[in-house]
Amino acid sequence: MVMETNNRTDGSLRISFILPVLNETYSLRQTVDTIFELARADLHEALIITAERTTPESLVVVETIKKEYGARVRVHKQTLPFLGGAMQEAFEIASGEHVMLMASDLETDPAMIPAFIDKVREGCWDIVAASRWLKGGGFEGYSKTKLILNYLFQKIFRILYRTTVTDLTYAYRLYRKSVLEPMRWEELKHPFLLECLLKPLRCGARITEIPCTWRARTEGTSAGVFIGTFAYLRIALKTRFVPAGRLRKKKRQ
Ligand SMILES: Nc1nc2c(ncn2[C@@H]2O[C@H](COP(=O)(O)OP(=O)(O)O)[C@@H](O)[C@H]2O)c(=O)[nH]1
Ligand SMILES: [Mg+2]
Repeated sequence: MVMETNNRTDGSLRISFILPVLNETYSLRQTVDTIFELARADLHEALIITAERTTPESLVVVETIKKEYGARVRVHKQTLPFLGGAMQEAFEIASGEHVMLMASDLETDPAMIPAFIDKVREGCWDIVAASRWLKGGGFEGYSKTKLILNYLFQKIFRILYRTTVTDLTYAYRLYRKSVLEPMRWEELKHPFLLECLLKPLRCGARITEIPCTWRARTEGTSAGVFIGTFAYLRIALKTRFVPAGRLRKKKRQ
């Protein structure tokens, strides 16, 4: 007898698109419209995560989107604080088989969705990550100082983790959800976006990359603060040297 391991019978990837929102309006709208247009049958849900400080203008757009697209748009108000908290909760409640980690400020270009889908269809990848450092990718409107720091960070940690992954910090990735489920998360702020690549990497996840260009947002501002950049070093070093067993949740007895 063939055991049915999931209820997927149509070959759909069943992707939960995670969209954290603080101050985006037209950028969120364009992101959602492009997702629905390009992901088609592979879309399981668009999971919009709002916070206490999400602006009233953004909430109006969220309501309009919800009305227009119906049940495939889910809105969740986070209880944990900050961007890492939003993402941790999203991973917990996403009901698809794949999870797309992205933003709603258009810095994660939604036009790239078909490229992620084609890559994951090759069948052997747990994570498809966008890279700004691969040939064909790049940065537009990124500060020189940040670019140099980013370059050095990637170089050092690529060696430390003995990986060929070229972009560890660009939070635009398609995950097989089962690689996220066993992980024990720590970070509540932006460094979570690094943690959620490094922990699966250390646990043996098969990761590949596609080139992508990062373009600075045209509305609102980043919630990240420059000084917070140093917290990335802490989680990167800790995750590298802690025993692998401590990266996963304890199994219930
Ligand atoms: N729900 C929620 N969304 C957030 C939070 N912080 C940032 N975001 C959203 O997450 C996305 C990425 O955040 P951003 O601050 O632009 O990060 P950066 O591009 O790495 O500087 C944007 O669409 C933000 O609006 C948060 O605390 N809660
Ligand atoms: Mg951004």
